[in-house]
Amino acid sequence: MDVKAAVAFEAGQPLQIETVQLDGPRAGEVLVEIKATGVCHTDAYTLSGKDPEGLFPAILGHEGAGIVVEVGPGVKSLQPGDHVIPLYVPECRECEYCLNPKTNLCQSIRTTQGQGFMPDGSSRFSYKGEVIRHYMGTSTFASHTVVPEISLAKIRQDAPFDKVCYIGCGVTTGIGAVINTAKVEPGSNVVVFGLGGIGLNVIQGAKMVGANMIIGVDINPGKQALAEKLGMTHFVNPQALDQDVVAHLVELTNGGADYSFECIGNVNVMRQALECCHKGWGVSVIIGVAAAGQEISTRPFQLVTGRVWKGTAFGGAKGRRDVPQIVDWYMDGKINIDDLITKVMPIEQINEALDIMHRGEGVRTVLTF
Ligand code: NAD
Ligand code: DAO
Ligand code: ZN
Ligand code: ZN
Repeated sequence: MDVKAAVAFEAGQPLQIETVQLDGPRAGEVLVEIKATGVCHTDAYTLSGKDPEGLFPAILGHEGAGIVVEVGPGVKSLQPGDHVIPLYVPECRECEYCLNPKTNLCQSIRTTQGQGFMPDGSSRFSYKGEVIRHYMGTSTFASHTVVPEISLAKIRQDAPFDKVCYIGCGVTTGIGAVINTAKVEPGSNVVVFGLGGIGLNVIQGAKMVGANMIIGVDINPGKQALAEKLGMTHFVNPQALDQDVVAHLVELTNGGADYSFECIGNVNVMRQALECCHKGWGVSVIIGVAAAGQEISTRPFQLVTGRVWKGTAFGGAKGRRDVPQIVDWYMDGKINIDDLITKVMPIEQINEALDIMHRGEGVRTVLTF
């Protein structure tokens, strides 16, 4: 079939809206009509050419929501008409990773997904006879996409696509990091570095689990008001301090954070996030994705004296299990997504949406089809 897509033909070039060809779903695959998609830093990073694993031409996008149009042979858990959120971390429920409660990193289709192909090693997308790669197993910058059954979370039918698409990455990453990765307990003191599309969701996750102090750290004072609305109790702008930010945070928390989260992708801030943690038990979780080749450092004595350094992908969420639950939390008013979707535009304006993100304006832009 012919479908509309924003195609990344080459690194560093604007996306092009084109009619591309999409083959129907094969065994274990599902054709999904995408209704809305968020734009995330990872799409921009791949498009920039700095992602060593980036492949072109490709259809990017990994934060979508839509409706099942057709299922391939053997698909049992979904049928046409179901509402779904594509998952860039699948959940096959059979591999040793899925069977281990300590991780969400299902490996069943890892190799082909990384190559931009479906699990059988081929692409469903083409343009004028040339193969176009899939991206992160999702390719949500297209009006229709084909996704493995194991990479789709079935969600309730009354959830608005232009809001819950954000659960496909940002919301789940932030809230999941609090609940699944850090397992923050009620009464904990939490420090969140970076109050953007991820950090704000860490804040609302920390509020939801009953954290005590929720300290937000950002160099942009314009982030304070929304963060406070979501549950931040204290704001720290490192550039407005007359002392070192780590010393300030240790003082403010009377010994250090129980949990800290780095939501920027800056290796120097990752160190600050670890070192502001409480001696003996503080846990720091890296969420931000640093540029290729960057390394983190600290004095090993920080770990010898009981601080723990961790990382998380997609908030440690097992997507088919956890994403429908987060959609319910949104629909029940337990989490706020509406205030975080700062612009909605048609897919034709996708390059403008990328520019908005580069300029650091708003929180999330959502594109509709
Ligand atoms: P964003 O640009 O919306 O937010 C980043 C925030 O950090 C901004 O508010 C900015 O002002 C602030 N900031 C920048 N430098 C700072 C500094 N030195 N000190 C304090 N604050 C600073 O980005 P986002 O969408 O929230 O994404 C954050 C990171 O999370 C990115 O690296 C992204 O790639 C990553 N990410 C990770 C996962 C995962 O699964 N681990 C998933 C999605 C995104
Ligand atoms: O299983 O080896 C693996 C990789 C899983 C992919 C996880 C991606 C994590 C974070 C990237 C940012 C997401 C938008
Ligand atoms: Zn993302
Ligand atoms: Zn698996």
